[in-house]
Amino acid sequence: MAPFPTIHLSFAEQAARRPDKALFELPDGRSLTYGETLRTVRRIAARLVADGVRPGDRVAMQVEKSPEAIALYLATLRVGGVFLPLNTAYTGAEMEYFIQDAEPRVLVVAPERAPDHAHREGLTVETLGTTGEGTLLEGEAEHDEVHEAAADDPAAILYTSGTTGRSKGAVLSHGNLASNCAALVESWRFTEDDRLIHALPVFHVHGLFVAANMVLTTGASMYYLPKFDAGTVLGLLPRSTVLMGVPTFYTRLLGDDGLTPESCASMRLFVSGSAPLLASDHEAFEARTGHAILERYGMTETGMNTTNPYEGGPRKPGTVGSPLPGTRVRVVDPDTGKPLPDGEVGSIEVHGPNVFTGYWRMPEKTASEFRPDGYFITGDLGRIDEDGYLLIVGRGKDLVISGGFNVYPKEIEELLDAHPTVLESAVIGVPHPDFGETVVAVVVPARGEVPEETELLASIAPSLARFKHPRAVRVVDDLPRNVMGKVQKAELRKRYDGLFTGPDA
Ligand code: MCA
Ligand code: AMP
Repeated sequence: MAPFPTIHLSFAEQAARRPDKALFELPDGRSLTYGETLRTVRRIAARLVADGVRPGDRVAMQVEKSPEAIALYLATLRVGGVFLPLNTAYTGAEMEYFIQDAEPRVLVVAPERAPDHAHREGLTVETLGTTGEGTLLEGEAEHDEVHEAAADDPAAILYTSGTTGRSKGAVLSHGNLASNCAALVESWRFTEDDRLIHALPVFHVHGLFVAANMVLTTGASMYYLPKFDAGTVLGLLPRSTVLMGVPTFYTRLLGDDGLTPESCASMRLFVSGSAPLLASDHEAFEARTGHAILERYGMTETGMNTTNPYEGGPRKPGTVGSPLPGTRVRVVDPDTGKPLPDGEVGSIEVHGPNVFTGYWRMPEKTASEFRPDGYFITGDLGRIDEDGYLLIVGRGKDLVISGGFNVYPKEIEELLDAHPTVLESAVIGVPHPDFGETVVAVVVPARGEVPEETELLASIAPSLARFKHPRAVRVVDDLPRNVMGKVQKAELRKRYDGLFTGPDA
């Protein structure tokens, strides 16, 4: 029987077919071919095996974006390891939790971060800098073998925070990654002729399992940027065919006069996701460029679920389209689980080969988020319109999405509540002109205390990635509560709605 076509195998096949084709085009003018990248994958695989990585072992990575980071991902899959990418913004306290929970065999960090992990027992620390320097690529040996993985075998763990404040590791199988990638390639007509502008981070689903996987498995090329910069992206548009981004990318591009129909002449597709795209940005972008942005909807646990059409129908602003091939989406009554008629708002649930296998070492949590018939409860609220398009109208879960990064209020509230000047707190998201939403903390003083914004923020900073830091603190006498005593966050969001976008912002 032919082995299951994992992302690594599909990439290796492309590398065999077109070894001299450029895979990565870098800002300094260098390019790296498929063949060169496969060699790097084989060298890293040899290093991982020498470090003791066996099938099922976790390989964690917290490094800045580089081609070698993608090679590390592919090498991990090649040897049957489970890839665990971590946001480079995570601080020591956050990293401590992930490492304790996931128990990786190998951790790859930037050279300057290696001393932070020197104390860890049973963990091999390798280093990788942005230009490939570090211990990971010290050896010249190449690993020839390829571990034969089954569709259900774990390929990656991605942490996603929870409403309880404790992060959960979503375990994604080879089948999840490969099937979702194939569905996207088909839906968006992605081919070897595409040149993608890759400006997303590679430690999340969007940048790694959507953008990079689609390039790697089709033999396409990517302009591979360390981060998003509107000027750089505008400069590359005339040579590219596809851009994938979070809504902030499009807000920022619209703020630049360089965005014209001429600059987009070779482009065939602009994709937005990870957070709601403002209908006004969608319309303004189409008016400026003639391109309707294609909005899609996904989640760490499920990869991509729905998409607006590439062709055969309108791309409707404010909607996320219909299910990808193989995926089913329904809107149900959150209490009974019964499907609702189209048009009614309810809980969005998803079923298909894209849906993850469970949370790492949390069987009860996993069970509680699935219906008996196998549908996954996303925690998003939505409705289906008259054309069968899904609209996300809110979130059942307490979550803020800032510039495409998820922030779970509970994690911040726990830190604020621990401060001696604070009795209790509520963390909310309010509209922000650049990040879509941003984090605001509302605090009630402890008896006789006067919480001071700078001091409060400084006290929680070491434990929190920068993108989670509240951008404003408001001190109030009491938090609004309902009759059950539950804090009314909707009321607080209304109160502080114009903090960054109102007339006084
Ligand atoms: C950076 N900062 C942020 C954010 N990014 N603060 C809040 N929210 C953010 N997203 C901080 C920086 O540390 C800096 O702090 C300050 O804000 C200003 O930074 P700036 O230079 O403006 O930011 P940037 O480096 O240009 O980044 C903004 C960005 C970036 C381009 C929007 O955050 C980004 O690439 N986001 C994409 C996230 C993503 O890939 N999400 C997909 C998740 P200081 O004040 O100290 O200078 S996957 C997912 O959600 C699902 C599956 C899906 O459907 O895709
Ligand atoms: P994450 O936990 O990072 O995987 O974030 C997934 C969440 O992002 C989803 O549950 C949605 O709430 C949100 N999301 C993703 N894409 C969209 C979109 N196009 N519109 C609105 N929300 C989105």
